[in-house]
Amino acid sequence: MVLAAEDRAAVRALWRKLGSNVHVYTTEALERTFLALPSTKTHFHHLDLRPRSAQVRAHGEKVAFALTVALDHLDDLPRALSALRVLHSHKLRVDPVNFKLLGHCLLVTLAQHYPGDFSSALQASLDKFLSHVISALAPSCR
Ligand code: HNI
Repeated sequence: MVLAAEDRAAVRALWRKLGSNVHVYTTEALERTFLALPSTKTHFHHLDLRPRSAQVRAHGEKVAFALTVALDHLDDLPRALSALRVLHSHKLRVDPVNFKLLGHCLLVTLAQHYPGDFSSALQASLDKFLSHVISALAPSCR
């Protein structure tokens, strides 16, 4: 499964625009996920999840870095994300449905901050990119 050239180009162009602020949006996406879909918080009982928590921000930075690595390794996401797959599926035992919830909240976050860029075509490209990432993180992936 590969991401089409036009989808790669669209997501990379948005990422360039986000620049060093990717973590700002992944952090907001985490905050939205915890607020809108509170069942996701059960995995983070050991962290301070209050608004503007430094721990959530630190986690947002890790997620941002992982997504940027993914964008740089679109031709072999299963290998690029294999350590994270093992961590989430075997150690943390995150139900993969949660990845989709976070992915959805990231789309909402980006749509709110970049309304002028967020065409339905860009939404579709981002959605495909996140689906690729989520598949590579899922336990069933090679
Ligand atoms: Ni996730 C840790 C990336 C979705 C629960 N997660 C990480 C780390 C990265 C990461 C990177 C840090 C690893 C390390 O320190 O070695 N997580 C991602 C990405 C996605 C994702 C790219 C989806 C796009 N994680 C989720 C979801 C949940 C989740 C949806 C649960 C609802 N992740 C965790 C937990 C940790 C974690 C729990 C450990 C946090 C900690 O600090 O103890």
